[in-house]
Amino acid sequence: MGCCCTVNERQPLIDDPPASFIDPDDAPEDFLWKILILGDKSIGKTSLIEGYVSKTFSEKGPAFLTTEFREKDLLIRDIKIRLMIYDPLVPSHAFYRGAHAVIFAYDCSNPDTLAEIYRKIDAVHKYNSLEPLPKAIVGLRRDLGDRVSDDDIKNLLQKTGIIPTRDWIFCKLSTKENLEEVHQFFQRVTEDIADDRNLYNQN
Ligand SMILES: Nc1nc2c(ncn2[C@@H]2O[C@H](COP(=O)(O)OP(=O)(O)OP(=O)(O)O)[C@@H](O)[C@H]2O)c(=O)[nH]1
Ligand SMILES: [Mg+2]
Repeated sequence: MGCCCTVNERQPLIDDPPASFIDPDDAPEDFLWKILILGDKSIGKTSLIEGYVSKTFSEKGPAFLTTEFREKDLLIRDIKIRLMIYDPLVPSHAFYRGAHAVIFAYDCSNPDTLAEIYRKIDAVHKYNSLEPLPKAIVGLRRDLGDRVSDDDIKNLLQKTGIIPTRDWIFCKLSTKENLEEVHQFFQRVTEDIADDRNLYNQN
């Protein structure tokens, strides 16, 4: 996959997954998955979701959203999946519960934003009970510079005391400049959830 490097390299689950938008009026989805995006303030989290769901980017930031999550329907092979992507301003304990995947985000141009990831990793492991839980680390606003090294990310994983028992996806993205990579990133996260749940083996 073009955009994603992983902390531990692994083969893609499927070579060329056909994914397309499903009309919400179609038959109900087979799976409903909750994804959390957690990280520091003003690093581009909501823009990332808007870039994926609406294929838009705004320099002024995304318009005020009245909902706590955005939905995106996907078709992977013959399996209908609805993603509910949460971007909580102040995550309560309830937000962490029942998440199927968690994306930890930082700002590539501001290393200080990594610190918030440490706190959020602790919270996820305290309040989320679903295991296995696919996780990704994503550097946002890549076009503004990259001041965070891959070693910083590896240190982060080690210092949290969470030696990954499975692969973490690791990507650096610019929602402003490359929406295709944003799409590929979410596709990869969705495939990892499917993989962890043995979805493809059920067919
Ligand atoms: N240059 C550049 N700017 C970006 C990018 N993504 C987001 N931004 C800008 O960064 C600012 C913050 O973006 P948001 O998406 O609101 O960030 P957030 O993390 O949701 O912020 P809070 O919800 O306030 O914590 C906005 O002005 C966006 O336009 C990017 O890829 N490149
Ligand atoms: Mg936001």
